Amino acid sequence: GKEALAPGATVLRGFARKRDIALLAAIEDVAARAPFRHMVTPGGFQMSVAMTNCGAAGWITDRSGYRYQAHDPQSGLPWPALSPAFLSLADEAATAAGFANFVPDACLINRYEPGTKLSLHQDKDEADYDHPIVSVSLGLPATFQFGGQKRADPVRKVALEHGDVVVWGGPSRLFHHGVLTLKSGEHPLTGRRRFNLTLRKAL
Ligand code: MD3
Ligand code: FE
Repeated sequence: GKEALAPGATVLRGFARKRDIALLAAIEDVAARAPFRHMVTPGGFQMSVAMTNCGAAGWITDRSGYRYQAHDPQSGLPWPALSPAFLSLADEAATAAGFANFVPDACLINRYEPGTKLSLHQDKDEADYDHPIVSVSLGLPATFQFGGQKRADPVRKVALEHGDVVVWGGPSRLFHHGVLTLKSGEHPLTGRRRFNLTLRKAL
């Protein structure tokens, strides 16, 4: 199923489902070399969601600010390469949503456990907002929240389940969004966790 959420935003229900095992294995490979960690915001708060990255650039936050960086600050090593499984999924999903030839160079991987959340924010650390962002949900379901260009714009809630893919481009690219506190549960493939991949063209 394909649903329009907003102008330029498309949900592809179950699009990644038949590749779930391969995607989760690729996440494990990344995490073996660049472990999930709880980053600190510029304001000094530790994020409840654990994160890692793969690709030429990885998104980080610390007391100095938010940015993309070629090296994992924890190890000093380059982030693991973008898995071909991530690249093909991103291109196929973007194409299905009307964005041809999407070639991401960064993938932020978020890991949620029950009780964790991601507050309303905009993704604006990328160089060029003309590229979409492809988001892949795996494991426990979550309620995703998205508003508009302005923080005070009304928000809508969307349930995202294992295998759902969302493509955010065009007018929705800078919409505020977040994830409500994850409810407890058990998923056959991920246990008490939800993973979200966001494939981005950062540079
Ligand atoms: C709407 N991740 O990593 S992905 C993030 O489920 C992030 O972990 C969430 O927000 C998660 O930055 C949601 C969906 C998403 C990503 C980018 C967007 C929605 C977006 C950019 C513009 C509008
Ligand atoms: Fe975001």
